[in-house]
Amino acid sequence: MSRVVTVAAAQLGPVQRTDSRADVVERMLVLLRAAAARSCDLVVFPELALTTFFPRWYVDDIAAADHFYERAMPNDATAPLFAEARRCRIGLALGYALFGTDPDGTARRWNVQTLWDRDGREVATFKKVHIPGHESNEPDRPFQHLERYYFEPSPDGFGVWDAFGGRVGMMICNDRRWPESYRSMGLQGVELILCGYNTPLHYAPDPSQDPLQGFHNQLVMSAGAYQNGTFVVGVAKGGVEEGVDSLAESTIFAPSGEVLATATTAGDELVVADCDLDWCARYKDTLFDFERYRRPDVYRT
Ligand code: ING
Repeated sequence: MSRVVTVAAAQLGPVQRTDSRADVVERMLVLLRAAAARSCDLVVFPELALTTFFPRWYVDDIAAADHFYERAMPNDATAPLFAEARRCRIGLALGYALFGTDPDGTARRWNVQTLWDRDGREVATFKKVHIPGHESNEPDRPFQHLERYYFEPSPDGFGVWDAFGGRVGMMICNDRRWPESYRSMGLQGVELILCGYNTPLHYAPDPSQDPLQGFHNQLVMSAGAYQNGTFVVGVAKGGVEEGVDSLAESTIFAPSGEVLATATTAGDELVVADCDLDWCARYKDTLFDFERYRRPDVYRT
């Protein structure tokens, strides 16, 4: 019996500072319903989908940014989305900022992505591992990229879970640039990797990379898919958000590294592909048979 999962990358256009969570959930519901109409099994939303990308601003008192975080998921704002997903029997993945408190009252701030299955059950919630950008205000930049001020790095690494008839893993944005992200999941048998991203086109430390953002985006996910025999679903929040132009180009990659489907706009757009998970074995059981061909005995960590 074939294991085809019909996946939708639900790309979002810009979310401005004045857009409420209700406004964004309305847009997400339109994409969810379109995915259901196309008999999708799973719809994947971007990183930090519910709010504008707030790490582009510095606030002296970090508590002044606490309203950009969620305390629980689902919550009042996202309940309609989870209810509609359950009604349509479609799984969903969603990126957001999570605010937690330790038993001793210490605040914890994570950049997370949660995955729920078609029965409306939480599969897992992943914390971003590679936190890019900088820790303190750099006023000379045209905009900040203060993820290292607003989020802690995950202590857990990458997981892979049994879901949608296969082995499903998650990563967030900058994680996709690191080969270790894919191989950590590849060694756990991953067949489908879900990855939301917010990527400004301008990279202040080296502007020569600006025109290469689309190329680098495709390069890393195509290579990661091929070298680990897995599908990779990259989903953007793109377009000009608070004056910052961000990469769109949401794309679904096959285990061959080929592009199965890609976005043609920088706005709200559904990108759909039938992912036959049995395709993965054509690479995992041959070229990338890790047991037979990998040489961890001579790799230097
Ligand atoms: N964003 C970026 C990413 O890795 C970045 C960081 C921005 C890298 C611009 C290169 C250029 O795609 C997040 N959110 O990780």
